[in-house]
Amino acid sequence: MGSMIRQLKNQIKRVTGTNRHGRSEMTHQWVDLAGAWELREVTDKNGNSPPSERSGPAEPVGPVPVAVPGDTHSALLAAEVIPDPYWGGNEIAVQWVGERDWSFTRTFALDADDLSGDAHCYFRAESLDTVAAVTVNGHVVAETDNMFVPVDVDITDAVRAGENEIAVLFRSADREAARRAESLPYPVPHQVYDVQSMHRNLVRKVQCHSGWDWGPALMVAGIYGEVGVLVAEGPVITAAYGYPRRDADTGDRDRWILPVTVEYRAAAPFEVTLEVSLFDGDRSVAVTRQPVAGGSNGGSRHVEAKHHVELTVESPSLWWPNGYGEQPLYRVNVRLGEYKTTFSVGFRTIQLINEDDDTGRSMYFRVNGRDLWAKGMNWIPSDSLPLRQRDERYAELLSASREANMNMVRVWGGGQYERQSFYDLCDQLGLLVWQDFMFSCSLYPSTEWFLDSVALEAEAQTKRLLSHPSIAIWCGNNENLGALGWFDVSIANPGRYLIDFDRLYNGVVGKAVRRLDPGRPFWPSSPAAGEGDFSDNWHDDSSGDMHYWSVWHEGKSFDGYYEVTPRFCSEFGFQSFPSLHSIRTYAPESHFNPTAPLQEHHQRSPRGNTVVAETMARYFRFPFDFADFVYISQVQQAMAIQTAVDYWRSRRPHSMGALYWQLNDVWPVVSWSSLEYDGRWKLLHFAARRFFEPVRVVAYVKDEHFVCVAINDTDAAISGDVTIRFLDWAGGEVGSTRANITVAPDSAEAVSAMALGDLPADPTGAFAVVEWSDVARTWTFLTEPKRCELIQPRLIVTAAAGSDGDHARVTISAEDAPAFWTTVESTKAEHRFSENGFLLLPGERRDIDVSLGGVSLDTADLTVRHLRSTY
Ligand code: BMA
Repeated sequence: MGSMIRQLKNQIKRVTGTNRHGRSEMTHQWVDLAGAWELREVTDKNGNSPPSERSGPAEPVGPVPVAVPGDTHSALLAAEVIPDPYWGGNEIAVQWVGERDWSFTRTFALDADDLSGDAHCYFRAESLDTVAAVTVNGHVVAETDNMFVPVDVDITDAVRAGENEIAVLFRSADREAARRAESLPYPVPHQVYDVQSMHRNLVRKVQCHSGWDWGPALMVAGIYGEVGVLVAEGPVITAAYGYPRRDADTGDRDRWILPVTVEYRAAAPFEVTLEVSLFDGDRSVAVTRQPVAGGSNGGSRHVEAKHHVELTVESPSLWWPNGYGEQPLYRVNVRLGEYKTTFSVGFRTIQLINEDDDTGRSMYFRVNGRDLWAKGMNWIPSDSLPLRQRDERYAELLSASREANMNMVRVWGGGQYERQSFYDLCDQLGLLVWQDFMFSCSLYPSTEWFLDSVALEAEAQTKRLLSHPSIAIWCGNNENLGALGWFDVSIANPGRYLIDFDRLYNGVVGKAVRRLDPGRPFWPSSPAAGEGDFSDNWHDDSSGDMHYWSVWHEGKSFDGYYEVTPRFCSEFGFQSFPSLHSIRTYAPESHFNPTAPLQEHHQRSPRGNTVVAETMARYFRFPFDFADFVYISQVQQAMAIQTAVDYWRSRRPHSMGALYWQLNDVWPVVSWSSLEYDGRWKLLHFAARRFFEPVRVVAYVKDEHFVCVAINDTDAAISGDVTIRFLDWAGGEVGSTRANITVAPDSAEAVSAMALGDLPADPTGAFAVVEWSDVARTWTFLTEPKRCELIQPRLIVTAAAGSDGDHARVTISAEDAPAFWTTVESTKAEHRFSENGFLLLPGERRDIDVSLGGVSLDTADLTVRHLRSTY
């Protein structure tokens, strides 16, 4: 035990200062409780667990080691108590874990010296998931049932010098939800998926833990984020936040006000200096110092006192979204006595422009005075197993988003308020955040206990996030306004459920946002027509945001995207299979078939694989090899989303944003994602990098016309020739046209619209390649590719290892015929390819850089595919 205490002491960070008598002494220390804990199943005599009909092991499980931050399932997997829930159908076999109660325990050491005098101890945990009781040396110090409310409690009376025992007992959220369902005055239903933990809407837990149409049901329990014991004398900061605004009264001068709120707690009277300073790198830009005095607050768990200061800043460098400028960040250092904290800010204005116009009511963001075309995607949690949600993964996924020319990410309401590093990365990468509150695809209760809990959550999360310049908008929930029309009970009694909706989102959540962050818009739901508007905006493209799912869920062809011109499309998506490499991580080769049971298990959208196959039959000559099927599934996904984005971008300024569903995956699965579970780029992601380019030319066939539009999302006009060439299947030119155009900043300009009958070739006999000087290029088929007699091109492919041995260069050129959607893949090498899914015209040559990730070029198993190679 002695060695363990020594080990624990290494985790203690001490800060010294000067006490009231001018003597130097410890003022606070952080005892970090991250690391190894013990996990064991808990059973009690009240019959809580095990249930009589229990599945899984008959005897109580544990103890086994559990890493904190971390979760039950990850620990049981590491201890080989459960099999890999991502492999095959194992998810079903591990359902028992979420039905049981678990305790996390460990010890920590405190010095007698540190506990003397006025010292107080606080247990702090960012997130306990979910129905949890914390005991210290046998005393219950905290109880919580909302993983989105951080725990911060005074445990002074429970601790002692020397070794202390801490235990966090998690009762099954699955069983707690079922119990709550029985106590509700009337039913509150939610959307139900194939594998589902029921009544998930009654516990404040990540909603997709209970199963979703792209994710497994893994009802994890765990401790996430920072956790530890703070020992402090004098006041401690409990929150510090601020968000600069441009000073309205300065005329031409660029003066900004940075209001900073510092919340603190102290157990004894104090008198200290509060210092708030702003830094640009190492340079101090502004500072204020004020005396602050306070009294005893008794250590209750909420805000005890707050202090508000304002800094004035002249001409700061402005923060811009990706593609619009740089992302300079300034650091705010806050010191209250000896207690310090810090956060970053960026200087920019943002407005949501909802104004009546000729076609309805606008919906777009204006940043630093420029009207932004929002390009991006929806984000779901980075992994179903919280232990695996690592910072490196966040960096990889978000950097790939920036690389694909995106400027906005929607943090979807069925997931989680993300960790600090997510928002830091968004600040640094210029990704604006559409932040949902965590409610999704469901009705929710408005009982007092529920509203009280959500009030704490909304306050805590708004304060935690509002300083980030990336946050663009707060949104009440995902699809819950629409959900009022999904269930028999709410259809029969709309008034009751609408009142519940209003109380929860406008009353509790919206009120917290408006009080704490009045400068930012609060949107009632996604989709919605606007503030205070309860109409069903599902398919209304005249105002508000839209979720457009007729292509996919209703099985419409890609032309369905031409039927709507959303003001702002915050969701639309099309599925594809992940690469064979990913498929191998969940299924044996005997299941390499779209209708094999394990492919259907790793597909959660009803009729999902059927829609993929149906679409293939609609557009392509059917590929009979599974690897080709996987490849074509990715081609058609890229085509679908490109169709929508190209068209809506061409409808600027009526349409002003497209966030596709979805960026990432929580496990290896067939889904709408553009990045696979391991970060590998699907063809959609390569296509997104092209179709989100700030300067873009688009070409498409709509209403029997070939349409070409040039788009300029920069702040300078662009002039030049647009050349449209029609080429036959051997790549020979059958006709061309040219136009000289000038496109004003931040606008789209029609180049041409030709009736199909006036084209130099039948749509089955040619495709179009469009070049706008040397600034943009695109190409398109004029009809379904299956109707065209493509010629098998002869490809010359060479591969050479780079000098570092870790990279290779693949060079491809085509002879005699074009190669469409040309793609290099590997089942062995790392997943980074510099380009993929491109058109290669005869005589053209392309170099693709491949990162080998430790695999030699000989064994990398590189394959080149293109449309004509699949049949
Ligand atoms: C949306 C989302 C998710 C869902 C997706 C695909 O509407 O909000 O709930 O996963 O559709 O069906």
